[in-house]
Amino acid sequence: MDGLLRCTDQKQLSEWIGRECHFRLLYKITRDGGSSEKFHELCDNKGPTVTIFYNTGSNVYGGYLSERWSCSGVWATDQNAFLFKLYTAANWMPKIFHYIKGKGNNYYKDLKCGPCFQNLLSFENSVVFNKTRSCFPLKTSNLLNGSHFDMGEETGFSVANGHNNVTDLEVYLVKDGPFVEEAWRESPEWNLQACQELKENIIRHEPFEEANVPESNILLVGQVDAGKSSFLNTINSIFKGKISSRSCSGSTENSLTKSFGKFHIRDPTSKKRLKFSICDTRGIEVELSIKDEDIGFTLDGNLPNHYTFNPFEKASTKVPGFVKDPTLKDRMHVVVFVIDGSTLDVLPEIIIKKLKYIKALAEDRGIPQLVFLTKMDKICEHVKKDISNMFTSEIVEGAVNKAANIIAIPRSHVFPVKNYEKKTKLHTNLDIVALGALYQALVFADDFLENQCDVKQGGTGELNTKD
Ligand SMILES: Nc1nc2c(ncn2[C@@H]2O[C@H](COP(=O)(O)OP(=O)(O)OP(=O)(O)O)[C@@H](O)[C@H]2O)c(=O)[nH]1
Ligand SMILES: [Mg+2]
Repeated sequence: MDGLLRCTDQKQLSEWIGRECHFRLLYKITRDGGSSEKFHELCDNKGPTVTIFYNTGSNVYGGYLSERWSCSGVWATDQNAFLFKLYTAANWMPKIFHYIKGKGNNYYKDLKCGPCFQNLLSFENSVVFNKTRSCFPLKTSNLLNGSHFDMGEETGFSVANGHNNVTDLEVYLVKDGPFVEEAWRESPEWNLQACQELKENIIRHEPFEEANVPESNILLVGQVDAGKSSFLNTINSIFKGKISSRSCSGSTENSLTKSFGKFHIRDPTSKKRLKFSICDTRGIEVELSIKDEDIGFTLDGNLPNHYTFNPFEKASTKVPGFVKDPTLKDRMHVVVFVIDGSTLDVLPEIIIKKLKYIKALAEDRGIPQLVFLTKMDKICEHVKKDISNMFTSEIVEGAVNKAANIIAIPRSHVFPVKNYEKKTKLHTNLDIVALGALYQALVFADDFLENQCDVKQGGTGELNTKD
C-alpha cells in the first residue's frame, strides 16, 4: 500500500465498515492522472472501495461504497455507503455521515465520471493539475449538503472549507481481514530449526577475508526512542539465551544513549566474541542532535569507544583516544537506520532531513544502508499477537513502503522487526525476524569490504584513501 492513508485511518475505516479490513490502493490521481476512463480501468468491478479526498486545506474526507464501481451509466443506491471525514486542517477529527435510508440513489457509475457520491462529486471526463494553485480543482456542486447523507452538525464548509481543490485523491479496495492473500515478502520458516540455522550462520560469520579486518562494523543510527539500543539488547539476549540489557533503553525526551558504544556479542558455547560489532549512537532529535561532523567521524572510525557526543560541539583531534588515521577495520561497514514504525506518519521534517544527510554521507563513502523498522507490534495487532504474521500484514507492508520512500532506499532493504521490550522470555519467531535482519546487515557489510578490496586492487582507491 503506497497511499497516504495512515494506520489510524485504516483502523477507523475498518471500525465504520464494521469488520476488520485491509486496504489496497487502486487509483491515485497524482500517480494515474485525472481521467475518468483511467479511474474506471483501475477501479471497476473490484469490490468495495473507499475514496479519499485530500484537499489543500489539509482536510481529508471521502466516501465508502460497498458495491462495485462500473460504467453502467446510471445512478444507483448502496444501502451501506457512507461519507466521512478524517481530518480538519490536519487535525484528526473522524466522523461518519450515514446514508439516510429511503433517500434513493446515492452514487453514480458512469465512464464519464470519476468516483461520484450524492453529494460528493469528483470530476467529469478529466481534470488536470493546476500548477499555479498546486491542486486538482474538483467539482463542488452541492458539496456535502446533507441531502442523502446525514451530516449532523457538519456542512461542506466545516468538512472541506467549501472547496474541493485536492492535492490528491485516492481509491482503495477494501479487502476482508488483516492479511494479504500472499506474503508480500518471502516468509521464513517459523520454527526452532530455522532459528538455530540463522544463529549458526551468524556465529560462523567471518568478514570478507581479503579485507583483513577482525570484525564487521554495523552502525545503528536513528531518531530518539526508535529502538536502537533495544535492537542491540535483542540480539544480545538471543545469543545469551535470556533477556539481557547491555545498552540502556527506555523512553525519554532526549536521547537516553549519549555516547558511541561498540558492542560485541559472544558465542554462547565458546564464549568468544562473534566477528561483528554493533555500534550504538545517540539518537537524533529536533533540538539536541549529533553534530553533522560527528556523523562523518563515526562513519570514518575516528571516534573512540564510549565517546560522549556533544550536541553543541563537534569532536576534535583533542578528544582522548581520537583515531587520527583510521583504517578499514575502524570504519563503519554498513549503516542501519533504526526507525520507529509507529511514528512514521509524524516523523518531523528536520529528522528526515538529518537521516537523509547521514544517508548521503554513507553514499559518499560507498557504505551500504538498511532500515530496521521497529515497533511493528504497535502498528499491527496481529503481529503483536504472533510475529509470524509479519510478512502477511498489509499494515506492515504499508509501513515498509513508507519507510523506503522516506529514506529513499529500496523496499527490500527495509526490515520490519520487533524488539524485546516487555517479554521476559525469549520467543523463537521474534528471534527469527531480528536475526534475519542482522544477517542481512552482515551480508551488506561484506559487500562493502569486498568493494574496498576491489578498489584497492584496481589501484585507483578513491574510496580507500584512508587506508
Ligand atoms: N512496543 C515496542 N517497543 C519498543 C520496541 N523497540 C523499542 N521499544 C521501546 O521503545 C523505547 C525506546 O527504546 P530504545 O531502545 O531506548 O531507543 P533508542 O533508539 O536507543 O533511544 P535513544 O537512545 O534515546 O536515542 C523503549 O521504551 C523500548 O522498550 C518494539 O519493537 N516494540
Ligand atoms: Mg539508545
